[in-house]
Amino acid sequence: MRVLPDNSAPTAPRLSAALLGKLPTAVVRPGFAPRSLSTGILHLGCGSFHRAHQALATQHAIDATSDPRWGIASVAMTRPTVVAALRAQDNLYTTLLHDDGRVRVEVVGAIVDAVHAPSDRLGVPKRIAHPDIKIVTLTVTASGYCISPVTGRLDENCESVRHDLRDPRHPISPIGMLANGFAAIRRRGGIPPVVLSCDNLCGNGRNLRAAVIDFAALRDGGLADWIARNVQFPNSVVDRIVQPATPADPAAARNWLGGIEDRAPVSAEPFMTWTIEHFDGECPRWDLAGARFVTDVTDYEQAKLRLLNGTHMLLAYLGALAGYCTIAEAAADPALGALARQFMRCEQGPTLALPATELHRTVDELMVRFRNPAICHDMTRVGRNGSDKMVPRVVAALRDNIEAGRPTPGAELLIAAWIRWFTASREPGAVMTVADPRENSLAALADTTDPHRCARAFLQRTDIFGTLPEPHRLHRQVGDALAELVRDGVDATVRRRLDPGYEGSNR
Ligand code: CS2
Repeated sequence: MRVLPDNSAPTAPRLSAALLGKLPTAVVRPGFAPRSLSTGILHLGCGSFHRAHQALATQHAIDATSDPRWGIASVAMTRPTVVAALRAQDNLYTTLLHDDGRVRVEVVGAIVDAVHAPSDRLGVPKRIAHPDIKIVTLTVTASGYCISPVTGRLDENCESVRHDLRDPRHPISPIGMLANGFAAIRRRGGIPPVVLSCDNLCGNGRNLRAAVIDFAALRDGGLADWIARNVQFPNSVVDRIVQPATPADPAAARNWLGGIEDRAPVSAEPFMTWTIEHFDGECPRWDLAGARFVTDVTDYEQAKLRLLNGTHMLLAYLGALAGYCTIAEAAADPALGALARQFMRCEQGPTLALPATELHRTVDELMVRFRNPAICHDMTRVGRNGSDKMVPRVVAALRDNIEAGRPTPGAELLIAAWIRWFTASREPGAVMTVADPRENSLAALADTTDPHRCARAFLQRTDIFGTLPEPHRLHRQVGDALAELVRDGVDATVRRRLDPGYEGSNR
């Protein structure tokens, strides 16, 4: 029998507004007619995370209030695939939230327009400047901000920034698009939209503001001043583990949708939070949809980046060296799971403004989230761009711990495992590919035949690690960990660093 490839099933009808009423009753659908929404939000970065987090929360906020002003125009910055898939199905798509064998299936109708930036006739800046747009949101990853990690200001050498300075009428960077949109609003008069970053960065709003103002200043000092005085860039902290798209997702969606085809489904965990700094102006009632508004996100941001994301890095680099392909597999390994727990409780946790009971509860919850077997969070995805992620997720707490005299075995091992990947990725059977903006220069340092020299060369990269306290001791300990990983493998190296109380325990 000939098996048809997934996307060629000839008879499957495509998800559409007309078919919403025909979906199986177990499928949750928008409580509003998607066509009744107007566009109040412009989003840059139409990826899986946006669609499983902010767009779903926006749907719930609209459901809760019947306020039709908050449809989203979602812009894909480079690739056209998701836009083509969404447009062919009235911008609808399915979210599959997987929890311990159960799946919550919901079709999302909050996106009213899917836009492919490079081929958009109107142009993204004009869309930003439209008077109905009250909020611009972004998920464009750290590299989209073109911020120098050393100065915290715009990196003028960033390729897309250089392009936008050369060709100001056709920006390709989010920064250039925002600056042009604000220039149009300044000419026209009126209130600019609030710009709300949803990227997983430290001070995402603060960094974006710096980048946009610096960029504008290179072209027009008056515009830079106007942005500084008139545009709000609140910080926010986002959290939901979203699985990168896999070929299995459309088949799973078709099953759940009773044979209706969706070529843009997203799989994620049910857990979500979104912490947003108060701003002036209207927005959907995201507070009725899992978000909270606070005066200052700093404590939430540190807890999220250090506990969840830092431990993700630990599990990714060590787990991949042990041959595991996903975070769930690594977290289920007794020694790695115990190290993850110990790392959060004894290293990352004590550096946070979290009461002990809250820390313990969060760690328990995170271990369950990491081990969710239905989420296929692959190591390459979590491990990529490690040199950019090191400071906020790992090194900031490492510094605090060294200064407070607390031991840091987990952070040392994490860094050693990351270094090891620059050679391990070239070995046969490697389950992780290294993808890093500083990949070439780091690969040149990664000679593990002399682990101590290699560790020192990495740790002396101040563009990645800044200035470290007690450098000699740290060089030695990371070098020891690297030597052990090469000589004895992951399991023995991890076990040597476990407090016996943590091994195999759920403590
Ligand atoms: C992950 C995050 O890839 C990564 O860096 O650690 O995407 C993580 O899944 C999210 O931040 C969870 O909110």
